[in-house]
Amino acid sequence: MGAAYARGTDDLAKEGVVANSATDDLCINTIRALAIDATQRAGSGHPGAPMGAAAMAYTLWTRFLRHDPADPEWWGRDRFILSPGHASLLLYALLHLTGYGLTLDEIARYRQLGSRTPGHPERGLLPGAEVTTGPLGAGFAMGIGMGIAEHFLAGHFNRPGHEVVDHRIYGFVSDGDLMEGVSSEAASLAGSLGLGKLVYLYDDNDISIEGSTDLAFSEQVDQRFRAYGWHVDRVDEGNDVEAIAEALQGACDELARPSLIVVKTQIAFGSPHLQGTAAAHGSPLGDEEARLTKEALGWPVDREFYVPDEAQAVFRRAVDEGARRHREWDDRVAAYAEAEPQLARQWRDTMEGRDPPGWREALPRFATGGKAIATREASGQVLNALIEHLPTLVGGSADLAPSTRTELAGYGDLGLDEWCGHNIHFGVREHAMGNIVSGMALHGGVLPYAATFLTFSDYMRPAIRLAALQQAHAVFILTHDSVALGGDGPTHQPVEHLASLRAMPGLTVYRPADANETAMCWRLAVERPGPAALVLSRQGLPVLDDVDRIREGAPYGGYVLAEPPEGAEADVLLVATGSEVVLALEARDVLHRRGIAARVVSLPSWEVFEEQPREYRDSVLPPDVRARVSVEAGATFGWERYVGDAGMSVGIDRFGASGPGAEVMRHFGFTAAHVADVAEQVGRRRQPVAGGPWRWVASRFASS
Ligand SMILES: Cc1ncc(C[n+]2csc(CCOP(=O)(O)OP(=O)(O)O)c2C)c(N)n1
Ligand SMILES: [Mg+2]
Repeated sequence: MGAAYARGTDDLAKEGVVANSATDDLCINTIRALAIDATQRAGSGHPGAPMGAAAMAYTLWTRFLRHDPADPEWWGRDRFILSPGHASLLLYALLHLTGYGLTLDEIARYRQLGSRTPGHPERGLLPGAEVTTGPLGAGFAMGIGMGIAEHFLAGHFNRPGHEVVDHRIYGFVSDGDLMEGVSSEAASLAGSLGLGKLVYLYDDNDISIEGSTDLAFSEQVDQRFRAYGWHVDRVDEGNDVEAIAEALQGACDELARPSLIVVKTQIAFGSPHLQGTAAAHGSPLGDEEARLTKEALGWPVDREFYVPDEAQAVFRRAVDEGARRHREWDDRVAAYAEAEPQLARQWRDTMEGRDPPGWREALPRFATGGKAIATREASGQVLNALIEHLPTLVGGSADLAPSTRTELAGYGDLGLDEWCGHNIHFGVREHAMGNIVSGMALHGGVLPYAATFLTFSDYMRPAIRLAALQQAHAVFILTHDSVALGGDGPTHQPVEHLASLRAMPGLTVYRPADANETAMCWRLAVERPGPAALVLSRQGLPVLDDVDRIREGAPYGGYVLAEPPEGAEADVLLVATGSEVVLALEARDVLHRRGIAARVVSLPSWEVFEEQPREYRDSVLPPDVRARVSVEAGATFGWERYVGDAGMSVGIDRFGASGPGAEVMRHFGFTAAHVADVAEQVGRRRQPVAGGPWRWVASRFASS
């Protein structure tokens, strides 16, 4: 045994149990020492998990992981997901040691403002961080998404003898990950689908923040995963490189089921007083204990951020090895391109995210005068038109496809018929679904979507947030978007959801008014980077007149849909979204009969509208027209920004009510007459400022 690391620890008794070489131990301890030093330097952070899982990390990264540090974006690479993001130093150490260009200085700036080594790994900040992790369980589920994307692309592009898409998704998962419900949702789906390219190692250290996992986590994890249909293996000594390697090999050989390897580890391995204790989870060891630990590990106590040449050389083999594997893969791709030139071109376009021609032209144009179309229905038609031109579209719903209209007819069920099916049956698992589509998007080569009712976006919200944080290009389709859904009542009727989604940075929210706006919002959702939320009606809505104006205006996020009749200057602005736009149009007519000139502004996307130049925004919402009314069947929270302190909002600031949808809408004041009344009231509320913009309102209402 390479006993140095065990000296002075509880593990002395285990001497002779593992057969690591001295070099193995040197490499493993290099990771440990970097975690000790970085947390000491920062005065905060998480040393315990990186120290406990260092042998797992070393074994995976030096013997199994196929990656090319010189080309971190290489499509053929295996993906590595560090689901317990608090163990970020594990990843930073590996990226530094294997040659990703992350310097020791940067590791020394762990958790500092502006560093590339933040508390939790952030995608986009440094090469090799495949996903942003931190909220426990999310990485687990995003990895499942990556596995789905890999299988899907393999199903589409591989041909016998030409397996160009063939990589694994490796993940580290912790107690916290497996306690969070989202990992159960995702694991259950992965088991049902039989995602064989998935290999997760469980850092089974019996410790979480409050102490022993016995406090709250006594289930048999291995049995649980077997019950999900996973291949499960176990390593009893988490420092045993050969045992870890053997289990990894077994998992790699298992291609029909996802694999979980339960690795028994000890948090803060090597620390004489803190090993195996919760105290080592989220605080630096402290000067004295850091020194004692280095001593116990046989490490020079007076050196900080020390990487022995020998360890460096072992890890850096990744550069040559990566280049070799990359070349091998290039040869495979060249042979594929020769045998399947058209497919190879398609694959390249897909992976590079290049727009196939013709998809914009394929967006349906809906004619006015026909029967009402719910925007969820319009969205379904748009999706089914797009799929013929956008073969990267793949997604589904949380058991609500018939309601969310998200089935791609004739495009197969993923994993059940075949791997190239485009329809994913996520099951009733919104939280996992949200993370899975992020993982798919971040894998590359697919444009995923996920659908449920708007009210259940709450179940998906943490995942939408992570998608926004990482700018994962996924489309969240959220139907049944107001109390107008009717009889299902307040549990199913969203109220505050639009406001809450709009509050999220990095997410673009769309609430189209009719079928043509829906088509345009879909266009934006496909074109724009980052996640999109399409908020759609259950109830039928008329296809609005002036189709050209709508199709031209909607892509600006907000536009003038209707001016006051007879070319009058607008006295009042009615600003509406979604199903309430038609109501605003009716209110405009009512107001006209009352002698008030109203302009109707449709505002399908606040975020897109706010990106427009001020000049444009002012042309839509002239600053001098302060009599403004917003109309949206949801919380009024946030509408102040458009109606100002002189305006009013017609909205719903309480929970809904069970009843027929149209009746419920009337009950909450969503009638043309009420909107018109509010618009009148807005004018009356204030005394005009002499010579100010209120002059017209004063005159208008002076006599009434
Ligand atoms: C969703 C979520 N809840 C809470 C936390 C805060 N947190 C960070 S780590 C952790 C648990 C630590 O246990 P474990 O995952 O076993 O990590 P270890 O202590 O073994 O390093 C918690 C509750 C979090 N990161 N994410
Ligand atoms: Mg733990």
